[in-house]
Amino acid sequence: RAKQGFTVFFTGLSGSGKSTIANALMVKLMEMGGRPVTLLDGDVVRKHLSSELGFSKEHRDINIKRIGYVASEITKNGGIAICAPIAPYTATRRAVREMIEAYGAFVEVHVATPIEECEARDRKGLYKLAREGKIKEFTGISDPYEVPGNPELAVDTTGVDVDHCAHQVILKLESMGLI
Ligand code: GGZ
Repeated sequence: RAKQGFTVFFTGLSGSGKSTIANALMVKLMEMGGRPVTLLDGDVVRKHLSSELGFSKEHRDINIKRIGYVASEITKNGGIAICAPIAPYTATRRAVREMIEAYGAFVEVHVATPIEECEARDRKGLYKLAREGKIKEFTGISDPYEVPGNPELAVDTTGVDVDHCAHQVILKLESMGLI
């Protein structure tokens, strides 16, 4: 019997390493073959699916629910969806989990890199702008991030390479019988 579809849902701060781990995971899963793998990255979704949305709670929730809907359709059809938005609100993450668990497995991965590390890296210069007040409602600085209480997995990218983190996710998927 064909294995069920599933969604790997990364959540974490800007610059925590979500996109990088998600990309490495996608490559590993594609190499294994079998099911199609679709990456729904935060930036890309905002460009193509949510271009009219800002960063208020209402708009973030709409963005996450759109991602969840697309992931649920992929999961329903036996595919693998990898999502990598910030998704700062617990209730919204739970709503997405419920939408997806109707069709397959939901694997929440908290990319728990501490804000001090994210801000020290500041790859895109956004933390500096947020500190200067030039970006409002910036997650972790002037907007909330509700830490996941019970994720399937938590990874911290501080001092470890991306491949190691992606491998942790692979091990979790194996232990859950999904791959
Ligand atoms: C957080 C912001 C903001 C504000 C722009 N707060 O590091 P990035 O640049 O590439 O990832 C961040 C991205 C967040 O979009 P998401 O769709 O993942 O957010 S949510 O799940 O909350 O809907 C960051 C950039 O957009 N960015 N302004 N105010 N991140």
